[in-house]
Amino acid sequence: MALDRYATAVERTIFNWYFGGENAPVEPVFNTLQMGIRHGMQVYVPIETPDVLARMLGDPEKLKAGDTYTCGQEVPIRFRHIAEDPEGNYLIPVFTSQEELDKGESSSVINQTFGDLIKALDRWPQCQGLVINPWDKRMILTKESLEVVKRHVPKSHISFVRGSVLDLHVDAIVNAANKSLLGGGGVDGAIHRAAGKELLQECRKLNGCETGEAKITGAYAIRDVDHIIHTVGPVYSGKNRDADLLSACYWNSLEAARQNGCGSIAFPGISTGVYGYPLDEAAVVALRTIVRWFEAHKETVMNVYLCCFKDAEYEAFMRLLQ
Ligand code: AR6
Repeated sequence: MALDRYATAVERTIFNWYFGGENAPVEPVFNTLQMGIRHGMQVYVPIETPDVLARMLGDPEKLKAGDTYTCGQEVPIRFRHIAEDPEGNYLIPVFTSQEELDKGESSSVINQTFGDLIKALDRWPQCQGLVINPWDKRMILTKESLEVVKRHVPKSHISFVRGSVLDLHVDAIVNAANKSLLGGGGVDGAIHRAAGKELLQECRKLNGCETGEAKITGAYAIRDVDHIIHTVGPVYSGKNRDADLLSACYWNSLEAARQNGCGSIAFPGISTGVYGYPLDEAAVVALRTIVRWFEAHKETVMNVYLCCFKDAEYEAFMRLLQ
């Protein structure tokens, strides 16, 4: 488990940033880091051996100044260094969760707020910055990029992703369901298979869902997702009402996410599969609605991922953006 939900959010945005590949935007990561700074996000920071720490704690006065950190009371602690070069420049490793920590060599750690840690870096000229989760999906933040993070104003953001909603680590994924909410083909089938039988059990209690509405459940066996938001898109008919209903799906899903404290949500192309909504038309509705929702909820920071399972869906968004 991560130490707190802000650290989980950072871990998730970094995962998604890797998944997005070369051109993936970094804003979602900066959003979660800045939110972490604002809310006292706790991270794990490896320190020197317990013996050394014990000695330090025993007689703090005898410690030399220098590479130490004062943590609350007068307890100097030396952080572990990583990637030290011949000139003695180094990075400090930082972990968002015990799982990330356990992927590499063991070490004693202390809990530290991310904000205090980056403030302290100014005192260490040879420290070049931090490496978040160095053992796996690492993110190196030099002192310069940390300055950018410190000044970053978090705001809602849309990322376009080639892949399935099930590829991402987010607080909520959206399911393009049918009115019964009891499973089906397409993304609905994939989500039910991944979440397991318990999802169906919870869905049975929901008494279905009207077109354009959204209902939330747990994510069960889908480990890196907290909630599933089930929405029912319109079957494309070519009438004006289609767009209103499709728009309601995006709006109501975002509302369900916000009301349940989610800071990230992944959408499939609702109605663009079995329900036959033309991709270019659906892309306009999706994008307009999400942007309108952002405008209406300026106080909320939501990292939205629009997942394009088919290349044609991604291309429709790119045409629209041009
Ligand atoms: N994994 C991830 N995404 C997928 C998958 C998959 N296996 N299959 C399709 N998509 P669709 P709809 C993407 O057809 O049009 C179900 O049977 C697809 O590329 O799943 O809203 C329900 O029970 C597109 O972006 O949903 C309903 O009866 C998105 O998922 C009906 O289909 C939606 O395509 C709903 O039709």
